[in-house]
Amino acid sequence: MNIAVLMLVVGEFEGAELSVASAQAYCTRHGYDLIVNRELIREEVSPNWNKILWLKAVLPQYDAVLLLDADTMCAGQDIPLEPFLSDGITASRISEGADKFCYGVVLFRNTAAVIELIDNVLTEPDAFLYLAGRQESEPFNRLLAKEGAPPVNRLPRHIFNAMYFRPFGYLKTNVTPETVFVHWAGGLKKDGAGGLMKEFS
Ligand SMILES: [Mn+2]
Repeated sequence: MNIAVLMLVVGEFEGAELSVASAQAYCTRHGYDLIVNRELIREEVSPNWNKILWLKAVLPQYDAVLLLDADTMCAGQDIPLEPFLSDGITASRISEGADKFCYGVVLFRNTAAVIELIDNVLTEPDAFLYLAGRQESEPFNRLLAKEGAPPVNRLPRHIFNAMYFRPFGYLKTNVTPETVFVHWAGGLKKDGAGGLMKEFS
């Protein structure tokens, strides 16, 4: 199975290189290709929109692609992606029992239905507004709720999208031994990077 981890790193984003190094270690360990793009395909639209454009360009060349944000870290270096693959897409539920799921760490299988879904997201009339507003999850979640959408493997949040941040100085996290990826959602503040490095490298 041919798997790529796809990242977009643009602008000044604190913690991004930590994210890339962590993904590189993970890919090396499991034989996946790490693809780090440092350019926008279309400069006039947001990085969130460009992540989806890069996905559209890369997915046809692989059996599966993990779209990984530059504000994530691999906490489960030993855990491979293959057991999580579905015939569609794999992502973490926003909360327990919810159908919607969060973006930032999403595994896409190369199937006709998934390629069609990505095309539909990019051509949704209001997709640009959502993507410009950094809410790429909205058009995906809406289209996945429709009949004929590709299947979704909905994981509990702590698996693929565990949190790790310090809202008021104290550590807020749901990382467990099952956690593969941690998503700190934004630039790192203060000791965030140090804490992450100590725990996960
Ligand atoms: Mn993110």
